[in-house]
Amino acid sequence: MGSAFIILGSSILAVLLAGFFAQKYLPPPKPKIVGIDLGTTFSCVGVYQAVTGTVDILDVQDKHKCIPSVIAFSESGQTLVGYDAVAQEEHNPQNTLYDAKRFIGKVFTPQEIAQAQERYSFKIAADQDGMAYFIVLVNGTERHVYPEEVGSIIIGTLREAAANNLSAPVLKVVLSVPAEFDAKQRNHTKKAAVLAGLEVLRIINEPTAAALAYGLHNRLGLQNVIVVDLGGGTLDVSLLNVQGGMFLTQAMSGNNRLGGQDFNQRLLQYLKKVIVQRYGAPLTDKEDLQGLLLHVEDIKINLTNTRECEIKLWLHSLSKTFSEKITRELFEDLNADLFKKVLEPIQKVLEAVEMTREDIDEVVLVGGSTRIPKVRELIKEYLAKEPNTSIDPELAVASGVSIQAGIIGGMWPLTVSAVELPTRVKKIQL
Ligand SMILES: *[C@@H]1O[C@H](CO)[C@@H](O)[C@H](O)[C@H]1NC(C)=O
Ligand SMILES: *[C@@H]1O[C@H](CO)[C@@H](O)[C@H](O)[C@H]1NC(C)=O
Ligand SMILES: *[C@@H]1O[C@H](CO)[C@@H](O)[C@H](O)[C@H]1NC(C)=O
Ligand SMILES: *[C@@H]1O[C@H](CO)[C@@H](O)[C@H](O)[C@H]1NC(C)=O
Ligand SMILES: CC(=O)N[C@H]1CO[C@H](CO)[C@@H](O)[C@@H]1O
Repeated sequence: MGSAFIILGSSILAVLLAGFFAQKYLPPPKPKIVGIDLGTTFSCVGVYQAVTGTVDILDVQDKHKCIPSVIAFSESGQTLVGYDAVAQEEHNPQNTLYDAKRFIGKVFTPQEIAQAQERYSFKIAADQDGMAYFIVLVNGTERHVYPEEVGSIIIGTLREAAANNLSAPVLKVVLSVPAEFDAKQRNHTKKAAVLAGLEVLRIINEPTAAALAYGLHNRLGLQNVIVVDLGGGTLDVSLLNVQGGMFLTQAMSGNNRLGGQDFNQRLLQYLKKVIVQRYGAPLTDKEDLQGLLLHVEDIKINLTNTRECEIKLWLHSLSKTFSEKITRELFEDLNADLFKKVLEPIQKVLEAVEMTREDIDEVVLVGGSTRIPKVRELIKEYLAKEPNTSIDPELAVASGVSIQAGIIGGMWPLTVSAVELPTRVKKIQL
C-alpha cells in the first residue's frame, strides 16, 4: 500500500516535471494547420507559432508574402501562377485568368455572362447549371477551366510554399471567404482547397478573421465592431457582435465595383488629358498606356506617404519624356466622389441594425486601399473613432485565419476559443 503511494506520487511528479521541461526545453510544436486567404486580387498563407503567439505570413514567390490571384497557361501547356502569370499577361491575355473569385460557386444567366465578358480578355462561358467556366487554348486545343480549378492552382502554390517553409507536408487548412458568400460559393471555395489536396477544417468569414487578427475575441464584454474592407475592386462593410470569442455578423453591405482600380482610372484619365493638351495628340499606343497605368499605381502608393511626387515616363509613340507633378490634393480631388461612396455602406449597416456611431467600439480597416490617407480620414470622421490599423491591412485577413488555424490546432498559449455563430444576416444592396 505504502509503496503504491510512493509510485503514484513520483509518477505525478514525473509528469509535472516532464511538462515543465517540455515547456522549457522542447522545441515548440510545429504548426500543422495553415490559414489561407484566397483573395480576389491577392492570396497569402500564414501559420500561427506556438509559444511566441505570433502569426507568420509566409514568403511565397521571391520574398513576396502575397501573390496575385492570377494563373496562366502558356502556349506549350505550362501553368504559371502569381507574379509569373502577371509577367506574361500582356503577351498572353486570352490565357491569363484572374478575378476567379468573382465567379466561384455562382449561377449566371446568359446575359450576365455576356456582361461579364465585356470586362475580361479571357473567354467566359456557363455550363447547363449556369456555373461559369473559362475557355483557354492550350497547345491548340480548347480547355475548360472552372473558377475552383483556378483557386486550386493558387492554393497549391501557397501550400507548396508553406510545406517548404515548415519542412513538413501541409495537409490541413482553415479558409476565409467573404461574409456574403452563400452555401454554394463556400462549397466551391472548399472544393478549390480539396482539389489542391487539403482537408478544410473550417471556413470563416473574412471580417471575422480581421477581428481575430486584432485580438478582439479576447475582449471582455460585448463589442460592436465595424470592419471596412476596401481592396482593388470591391468594398465590403460588416458589423459584427463579438462576445467572449463568439462572433455574430449582424449586417453587411458593400459595393462590388469600387476599389483601388477605380482610383487609378481617375488619375489615368487625368494624365491622358494632360498629354493631349501638351502634345496635341491622344495617347493610343498600347505599350505606352500600359506603362502609364503602372506609373499611376506607383504614384497612388507613393502619395500615401508623400504630399507630392513627379511622374517621369518615356512615351515611345510620341518620342517624348512626359513629366508631371502630382500632389496628394489633386489625387483626392479627382477621386472625391468615389472616396465619399465608401461611407454609403457604413451608413447602411448602421441603419439596418438601428445603431449610431456611439454604439461602435472598434473600427477595423482591411484591404490595401484603406491605406489612402483621405479614405482613412473620412471613415474616422464619419464614425468619430480612430480606426484600428496597426496590422498591415493587406495581411489582416490572412493573420486572422491563421490564428483560427492555431486555435483549432490547440497551439498554446492560445486557450481561447473563437466560434462564428450562424446567422441570418441582413444584406443590404446599394
Ligand atoms: C502539343 O501538341 C503536339 C501535337 O498535337 C504534341 O506533339 C505535343 O507533345 C504537345 N505539346 C505539349 C506540351 O503538350
Ligand atoms: C518561413 O517564413 C518566415 C516568415 O516569412 C521566415 O521568417 C522564415 O525564414 C521562413 N523559413 C524558411 C525555412 O523558409
Ligand atoms: C455542398 O457540397 C456537398 C458535398 O460536396 C453537397 O452535399 C451539398 O449539397 C453542397 N451544398 C451546396 C449548397 O452546394
Ligand atoms: C515612388 O517611390 C519609389 C520608392 O521611393 C520610387 O522609386 C519611385 O520613383 C516613385 N515613383 C513616383 C512616380 O514618384
Ligand atoms: C486605435 C485603436 O483602436 N487601437 C486598438 C487596436 O487594437 C488593439 C488590439 O485589440 C488595441 O489594443 C488598440 O487599442
